[in-house]
Amino acid sequence: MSKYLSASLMCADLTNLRGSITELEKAGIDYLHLDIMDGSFVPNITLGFDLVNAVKKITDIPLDVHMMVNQPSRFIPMMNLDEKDILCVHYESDIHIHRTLSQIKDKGIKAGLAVNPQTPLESLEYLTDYIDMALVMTVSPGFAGQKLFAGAERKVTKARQLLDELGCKAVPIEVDGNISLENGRKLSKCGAEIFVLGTSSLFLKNKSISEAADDFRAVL
Ligand code: S6P
Ligand code: MG
Repeated sequence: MSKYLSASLMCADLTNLRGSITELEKAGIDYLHLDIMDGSFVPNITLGFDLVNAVKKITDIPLDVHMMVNQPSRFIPMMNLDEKDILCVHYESDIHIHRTLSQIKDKGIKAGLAVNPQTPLESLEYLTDYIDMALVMTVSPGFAGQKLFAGAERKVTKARQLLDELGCKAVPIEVDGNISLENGRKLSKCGAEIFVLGTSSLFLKNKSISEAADDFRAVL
């Protein structure tokens, strides 16, 4: 099973984003994770579509856009993404999330479906034909610097089992929230493949991004 690192840009130095992206490229980071929030689906506002489009223009690292907004279907046309990128929406965020996932796939973009800590895994069951990734949130979405929720390992293990049973071995599980070295190691064993790295393991005061990325890869 391949393992991928996705750097959470909301945790990068926002006053020098170009510099941070250059460092992330040198560190061999696999995806850039961009958190889009609307202050309604989650109690915070972070990055927006203009930034997604600007970042897309200056790097070849695929983007991993995490939409934490109500009715994301309204905003999909605003982003210039392509087949290398992942656009992930939350199960609860659109009444007809199947239509939203189809809208993403029709644009040729990889579609992700995110489940919050309390969202039942059954929500994935009938939508596997429309997703290229499942995002198992390991904190309640909205903020960096939170603590892993108690059921995270059990949930990732069950999600992997469910996807395998449904014949979706190729659909990777992403984990997002408090992915420290220790939590990354545990969740990797449970079957997680894409790791969103923020303040817990990549953007640190005492290590460079390359050192932190190497240390993280060593625990997987
Ligand atoms: C949180 C958001 C995440 C954070 C990431 C930060 O709602 O979706 O992507 O940016 O969790 O990482 P950390 O290590 O500070 O929890
Ligand atoms: Mg995120």
